[in-house]
Amino acid sequence: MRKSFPSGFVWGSATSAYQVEGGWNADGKGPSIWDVFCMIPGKVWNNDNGNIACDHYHRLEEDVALMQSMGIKAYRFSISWPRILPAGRGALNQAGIDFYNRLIDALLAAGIEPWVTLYHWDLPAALEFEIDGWLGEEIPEVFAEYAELCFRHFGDRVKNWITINEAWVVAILGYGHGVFAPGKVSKDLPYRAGHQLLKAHARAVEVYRTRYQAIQNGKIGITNNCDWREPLSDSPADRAAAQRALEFFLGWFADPVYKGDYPDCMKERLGERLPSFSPEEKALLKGSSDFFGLNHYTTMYASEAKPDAGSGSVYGNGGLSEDQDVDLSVSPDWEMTDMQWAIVPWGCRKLLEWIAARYDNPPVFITENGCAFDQTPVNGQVQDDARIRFFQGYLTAVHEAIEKGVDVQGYFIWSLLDNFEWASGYSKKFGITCIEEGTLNRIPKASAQWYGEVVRNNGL
Ligand code: PNW
Repeated sequence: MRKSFPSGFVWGSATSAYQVEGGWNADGKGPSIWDVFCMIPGKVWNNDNGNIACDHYHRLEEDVALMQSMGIKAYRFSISWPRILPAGRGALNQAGIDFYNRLIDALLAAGIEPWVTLYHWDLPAALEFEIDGWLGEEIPEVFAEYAELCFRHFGDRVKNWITINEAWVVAILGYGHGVFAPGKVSKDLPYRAGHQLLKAHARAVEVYRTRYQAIQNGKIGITNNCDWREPLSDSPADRAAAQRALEFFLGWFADPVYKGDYPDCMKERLGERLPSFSPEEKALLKGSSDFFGLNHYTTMYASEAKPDAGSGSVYGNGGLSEDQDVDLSVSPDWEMTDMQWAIVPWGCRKLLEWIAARYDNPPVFITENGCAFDQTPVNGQVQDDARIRFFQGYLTAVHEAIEKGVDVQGYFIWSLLDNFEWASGYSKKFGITCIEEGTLNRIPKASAQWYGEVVRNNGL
């Protein structure tokens, strides 16, 4: 039977600035912490970098035409903060503003709705040096000023804003495991960075709501990432472990936005290591998202921690697991992507139901979902059946969640182009869709055609 999605469902595709733009020092752009991080030998697979990436900075018209030919209705991209403010604040780089104006205008002319992320990890390096980046006292204010600049220049045409992409990744991978920029390794800094990220989000939303929303008529929200955590057994201890794992993952960033404060289990377990919000900050945070942005990729089993059991995943995917007392594992029966992320569509449905129950059924936009497979083009094309199966499975799960009453209003495929996959560089093995450097992008894929048909039919 055909699965139709609600009318008005937003069908899109997504990228981020550092992963696709290239033009790393073109036309007055300043360096970001990712430009610098990539220069340090050993930080990124093969010492790859985003200097050229997909060269989207020079090929935007071609890429918009590609989206149009696929039938994409919405495009989520991020603004490179140091492209428009080379030092993070102060002097503006007009060439950067011009680039995003051209992109936005080209999208609208092609009938594609722009969804703009303000921060997808490429912090201006100047702010890392000068104010300690996301640990700095001033960063929420500096971020709000940058956000305001974007609202002022682009908000007449951009009606969908995402403040911050995946604060969890910034905090845990950037400040805990140190595998992402700025590369700090610590047990305490993730909670401090996370705190400033939340305050920055809240301030940017306040600026939009008080000065722009009424005139520009757009929406603003935050995108968080979360895997599903399935209890390994039916025991109360494992069920509690799975719940705790979800609260430390998604609750950490969504509870303050929907309830005004961190989850109790985090406050109890972390004590002084978790900063606290003032009454004013709580009030500003609570209700600070017009929609629930969700990036979802995979599922793991959770069980109560046993002494000495490691949590098995590429990035220690549970966060700082010793703080949670949770062991993570995967089933040998689950199919894996080439990033070793398990393909478990029902986990997506369960996570959507968990969000609806915990946060009072907010409108949800899945702002990223996708998979990496190492595929060799044949005659310049990729017959990516595994990817089509992945999307069929996950979209079916989204459809089931909608039938159960979860208010999912949109879905963005990650990603539009084979791109620079952060610490995994352009590795065939770990890049989310990477194929080969040099020809790494714009290779016709069977899945793109398939997705175009789903979009046209508003269903599958
Ligand atoms: C997200 N983890 O990153 C990002 O938003 C994208 O830029 C990225 O390309 C995509 O997912 C694929 O990785 C994540 O360790 C990186 O759980 C790491 C994790 C999750 C998301």
